[in-house]
Amino acid sequence: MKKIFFFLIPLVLLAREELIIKVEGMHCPLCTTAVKKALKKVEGVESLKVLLETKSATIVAKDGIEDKVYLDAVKTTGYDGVIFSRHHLKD
Ligand SMILES: [Cu+2]
Repeated sequence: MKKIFFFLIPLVLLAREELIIKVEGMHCPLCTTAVKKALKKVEGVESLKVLLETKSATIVAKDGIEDKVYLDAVKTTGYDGVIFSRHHLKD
């Protein structure tokens, strides 16, 4: 029993997921920079790509961060974000 427990802890800690957040309001490179900055501050975010062409942010982060945390971060820039997709990463 104990063995299983210790085996599971690292799996939970290492679990990561990829999210795509649509930010339709972005219209120039300054917007993407602002959104990028805001999302970078979210604890657990490991990598981040914000593209103007697709008006979206692609994030790799620690598993289990609530949607609201990301959307609130986007909101600090004055834009509204919408969670477009979210899936677990295996590695
Ligand atoms: Cu702009």
